[in-house]
Amino acid sequence: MPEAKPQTIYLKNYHEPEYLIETVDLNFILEAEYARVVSRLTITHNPDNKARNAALVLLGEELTLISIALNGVTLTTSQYKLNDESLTIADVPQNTTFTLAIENTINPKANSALEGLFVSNDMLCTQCEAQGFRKITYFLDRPDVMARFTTTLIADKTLYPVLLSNGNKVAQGELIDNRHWVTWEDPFKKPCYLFALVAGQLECIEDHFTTMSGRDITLKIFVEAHDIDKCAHAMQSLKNSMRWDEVTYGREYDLDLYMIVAVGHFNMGAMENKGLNVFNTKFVLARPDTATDMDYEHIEGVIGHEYFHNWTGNRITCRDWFQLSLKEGFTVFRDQEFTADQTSKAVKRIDDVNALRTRQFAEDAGPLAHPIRPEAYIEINNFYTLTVYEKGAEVVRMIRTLLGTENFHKGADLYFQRHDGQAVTCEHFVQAMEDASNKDLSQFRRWYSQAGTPVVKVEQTYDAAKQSLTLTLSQSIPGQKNAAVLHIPVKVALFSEDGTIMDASVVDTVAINNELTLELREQTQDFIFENVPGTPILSILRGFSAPVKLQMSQPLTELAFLLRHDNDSFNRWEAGQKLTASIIFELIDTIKQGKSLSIPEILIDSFKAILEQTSPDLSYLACLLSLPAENYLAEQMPVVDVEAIHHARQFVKRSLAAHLTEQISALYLQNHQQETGELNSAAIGKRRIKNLCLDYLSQLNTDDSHQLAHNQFANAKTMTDQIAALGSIVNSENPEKQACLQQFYQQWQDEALVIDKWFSIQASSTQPDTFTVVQSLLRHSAFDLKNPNRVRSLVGAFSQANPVHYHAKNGQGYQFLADQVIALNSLNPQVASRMVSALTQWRRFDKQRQDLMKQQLERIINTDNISKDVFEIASKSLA
Ligand code: B3K
Ligand code: ZN
Repeated sequence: MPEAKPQTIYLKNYHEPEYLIETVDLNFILEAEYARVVSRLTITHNPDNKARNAALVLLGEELTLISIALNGVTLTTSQYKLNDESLTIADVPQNTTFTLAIENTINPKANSALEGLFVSNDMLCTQCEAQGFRKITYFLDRPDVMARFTTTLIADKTLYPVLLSNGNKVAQGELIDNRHWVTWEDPFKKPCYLFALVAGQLECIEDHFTTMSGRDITLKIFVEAHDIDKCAHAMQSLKNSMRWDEVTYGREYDLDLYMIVAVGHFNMGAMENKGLNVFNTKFVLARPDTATDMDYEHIEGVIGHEYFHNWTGNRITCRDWFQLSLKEGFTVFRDQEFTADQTSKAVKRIDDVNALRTRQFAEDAGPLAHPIRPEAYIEINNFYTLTVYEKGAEVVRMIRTLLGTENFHKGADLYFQRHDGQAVTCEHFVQAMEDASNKDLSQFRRWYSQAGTPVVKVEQTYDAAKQSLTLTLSQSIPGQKNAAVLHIPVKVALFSEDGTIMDASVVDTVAINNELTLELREQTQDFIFENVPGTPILSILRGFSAPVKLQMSQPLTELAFLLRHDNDSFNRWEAGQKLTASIIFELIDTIKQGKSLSIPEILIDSFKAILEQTSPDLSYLACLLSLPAENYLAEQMPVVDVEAIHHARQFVKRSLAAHLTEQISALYLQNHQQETGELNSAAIGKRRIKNLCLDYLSQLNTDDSHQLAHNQFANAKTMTDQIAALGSIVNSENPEKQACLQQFYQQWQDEALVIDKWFSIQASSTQPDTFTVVQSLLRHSAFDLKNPNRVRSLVGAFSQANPVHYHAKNGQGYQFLADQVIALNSLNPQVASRMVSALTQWRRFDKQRQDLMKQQLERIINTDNISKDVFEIASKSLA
């Protein structure tokens, strides 16, 4: 149990800060064993807060206070109160600005939680969002207090030759004892969560960017010396992001310098600190032989995301942490569109929707469901969720759909112009969109406060005499009788049997290229299509126009038809997924009846037709040929049966491979023969489809297929090819498995990110010995519970990407996970709490598994000194 009952924080209790901090002057004296912080604050009473004479409460945790002085006079211990979380001064000037000088020490070496100031390898760096600044010094650690920061770093020249903080370098000098100092000044006011410092032995690459107004910006990426040859792609991505934001949103960078530092120990992907982004190495470092095509894409996406935050997050920030989706939802939407523009729009949408439906839908249907603007939290770090980020992005996307692109950009411009330099709420964003477009978004606002994934039921009646189609749409949220009736954009097109799109119309609805955006605003609403010459085939929710589940019956023949003819790339893919999923579900029933399985012709024919197609976008073709993931299938079952899902899906995969061996082999060869290792979208598409073919062929477990995988592994020119081959080998009965795994380890033991892949490929294997392998990997000399990437690659991969083994009937997977959570809890609560998520979905399983999972959750809650982070997730999921 936690020591004291953790407190819940409510949105409804928000109040303006009593005091504001205008300037912050920080001095860091970085010693080998500790850091000394001297902070000088200028503070005023907040004119917007009517309360007078309130005590000044500065937040601080895990700090050792040395002294405080108010307006230059040192306070005695009776003039302030100190506890584990705050420093309170009862009596401070009300009518004038006053200064407070605080001196304290911190211990970055002991900081395994990686929040505040911590050590990664030999460098010092910070992570302050959401509430890490209070682990550096006493402060008004809340995002609506925005101040101007000046930071001086003093350290040993040999240990810490590079000293960085936000803004521009304004002075530097040498001291006695081999020490030096650097002063940084950030001209933009910012909340303290955007503060950063970095000190260490770092190398950097430098480049320049000329902004649209002709300003020259210096760009620097800092890494450890041995990684300097893996920064070029990150730099190019940064320049692409800067240009994209100018062209798409008219947003220009503001400081003269933009720095990125890559660190090996990081709780998440990256952090948008003003002018000094700190990144997980995973989202910076790439060389064709160490990083996959997907890694390359993700690096560009995350570099873009953090860069875009400069406007959506930094210049305009959140008033309070309940408004997190204001910056995260919008910024994810921006990075999604950026990646879509840089790669394949069709594939990017599919990848994003896939992630949303497998993971966010599960979150939204489980015990931790919350609206994109939550109303209460115990630990804010637990609310950096798929809901706030990914569903938040879908909500912004729906606004664009409802307003149209032009009005959406007018709304964005108005938002930037109105709120630059402010800390605002989601409401301010919607208001700007509404004001710029005159579109009424009052009902739409409910998306911000309604949790759960809506189900939209679709019924159609065709009247041949009137040549009209009535589409009846109704919405509900399972388990919530009083759910708000939402405003849902539903894009629709009608197809004739010959594959052409019908020119039908609905009153008051604009059609663009015969696609109509219906606006569902009632619980149940009829939409009447006129001018419908024959019974149409319905393509609905095109482009996944709203984050909802559709409930409609569509015969397999219609799905196969849409898979051939739909001109909406998302819905064409979706038709194939539905077709395959319904066949897999039929097979699951057959398995339950103990009958023998067979594969329907319609599936083989559909796949054959795709295999024989030529397409300029091979990545898209690969999506069409991919089976729905086990987690996505599980999401659709009332009681998840992991074994049946796995068995049925494998059967489909093997059968397709067996029936279409010739076509699949031909496609493999065609795209493998001239593998050059190049990095352009054509070459990436070839590798994506080729490696999918390899995966199918490996299911056959023939000498030929083993040979094919082994050849690709041995001669790979890129990590994409090497790891795909290794994956196929590890997931089959390939006799070379042990040798390949060993060789891979030998080859890459000095590349941490590649070794992460080596761990996760074994942890997610479906082969029978996986659990034993995972247990021994836990004892491997390269495993380190203090490194979040390593934890995610072993514990995360096993519990989140290996349903069959994680959900083993005897509960060994659950116990393994709970053991790791308990061990992590005292080292790194944030990572521990992320790992608990694999236990939270217990209600979805059979009684025996439910009991086993609950037992482990209870064991976790009853652990001494359980962190707020883990307590919140575990207790809410049991409630
Ligand atoms: N804003 C950070 C996330 C901080 C998470 C704190 N637990 C990265 C991002 O979303 O860009
Ligand atoms: Zn973000």
